[in-house]
Amino acid sequence: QRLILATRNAHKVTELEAILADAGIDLELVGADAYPEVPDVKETGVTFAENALLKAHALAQATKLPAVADDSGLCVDVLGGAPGIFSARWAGRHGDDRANLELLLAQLSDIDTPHRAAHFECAAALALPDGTERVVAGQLRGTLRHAPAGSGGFGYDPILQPDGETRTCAELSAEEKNAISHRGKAFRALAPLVREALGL
Ligand code: ITT
Ligand code: NA
Repeated sequence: QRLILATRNAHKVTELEAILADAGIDLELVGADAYPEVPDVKETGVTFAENALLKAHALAQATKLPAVADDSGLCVDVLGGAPGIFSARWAGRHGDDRANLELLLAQLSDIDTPHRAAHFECAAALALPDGTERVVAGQLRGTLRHAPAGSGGFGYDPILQPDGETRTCAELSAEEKNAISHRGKAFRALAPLVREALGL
């Protein structure tokens, strides 16, 4: 019984392999890139959960295998939750992490630290070929720095300092990030449902 991961983001693959292995799901995770015939899913949902389910269902239907997907992003309080579901293309081009981060910093340049609260959010979705679905959310709250620090992780990691930390997410080890992250929380909560679906 194989579990298919509906993502084209290599950083998510790396994090999810470790998170799911720690949760007792020691299966081969095959990224969506292994199924080039599966069309790219348009993320037409208005929530992380809707988009994660769209991606999971598309791959489960195409492969007839259980599929999991992640939709995630950064929500900034003073921007009313933006970039939110638009995090991957905030500066225009999908997946241009550096441009997205720099645009966001420019937009927040006048905002002082006490008003720079933000959180990462992740929706973790499981879809089965029979149409069954599950989705759970995880969050990581913190404060946005004025300048990037650290080289680990991806996306907005160099500017989010988790509450209770002195370092940014990009200065944490992979294990430290997974232990507290939105993605770690969401997929650890999804893990029992995945095990059940796979008959483990
Ligand atoms: P798939 O849809 O193929 O999974 P994607 O990169 O397009 O990959 P999303 O639409 O979920 O994924 O966008 C996620 C964006 O949110 C990503 O580009 C980052 O900018 C940001 N993001 C998500 N998780 C993050 C994390 O753990 N650390 C930093 N930034 C993160
Ligand atoms: Na998205």
